[in-house]
Amino acid sequence: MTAAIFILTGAGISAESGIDTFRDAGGLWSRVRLEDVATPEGFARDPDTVHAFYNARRASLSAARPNPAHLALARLEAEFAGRLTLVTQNIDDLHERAGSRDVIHMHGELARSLCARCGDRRAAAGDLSTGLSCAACSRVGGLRPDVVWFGEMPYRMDEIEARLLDADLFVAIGTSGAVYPAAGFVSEARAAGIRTLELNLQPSDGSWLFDETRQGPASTLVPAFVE
Ligand code: BJW
Repeated sequence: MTAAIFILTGAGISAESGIDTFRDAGGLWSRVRLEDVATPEGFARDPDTVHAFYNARRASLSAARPNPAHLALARLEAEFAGRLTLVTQNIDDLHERAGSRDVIHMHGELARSLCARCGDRRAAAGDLSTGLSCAACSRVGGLRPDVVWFGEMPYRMDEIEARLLDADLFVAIGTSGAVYPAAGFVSEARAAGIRTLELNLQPSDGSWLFDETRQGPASTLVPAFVE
């Protein structure tokens, strides 16, 4: 019997909700340079471009709805007798809107702001811009999306590592496995003797690392896994 399941989700789980992935054909990184919009250096160079990128993604998120894959994971949380850990690399709130209550956003959240001057993090009511002042330190121009860019430390890593090593089953859903430290979870799990399963549209570069891989859209694979 599986007593503890650790689930890692990536952009692929939200693709069928109309949210862009990063590395698929036509994905975000084919349209913008990640160095410009997903690094602290890019933000320092041109904050207006970075705000425009995230404000546009905020607008498409408000029109999106959770899909059957998000809903199935919320049902799993409600019904599973063991311990479920849901870690997402996604900055959208579709897991929460589907009903998941305990979600670890390791790459931050689109709906929150971070002050680059004082470090204050809080819910953001709407779009961000260079003209806004921080509610904590009053300085203007430092507010940025509370998301984790390249070269920055993902959130809640100690807790994530502890929960991963405590699991009996590791499941990666809709992620290319291209970005560390999340890309390393499967190897850590295997080294600890934890069973590993990949649910993805197509084989990822790291598919061979998993004990089992299933291919197809998340909206089909995830409900089937939860049943
Ligand atoms: C479907 C589907 C459907 C589609 N159904 N599936 C060299 C070696 C090792 C590491 C490094 C290195 N050089 C630099 C690094 C570190 C760097 C890194 O990993 N770089 C790599 C590019 C090599 N990492 C970092 O800097 C991280 N910080 C860090 O390492 O700190 C030090 C540290 C060390 C040890 C422990 C702890 C810390 C920070 C990384 C931050 C990434 N940030 C982003 C942006 C977040 C904000 C935003 O959203 O804008 O996070 S980048 C982007 O990639 C975003 C995603 O969360 C992340 C992962 O993408 P994801 O989710 O996998 O999406 P895709 O598009 O790649 O894949 C989608 C998949 O879905 C595909 O496989 C499709 O087939 C599939 N799919 N439709 C099912 N319907």
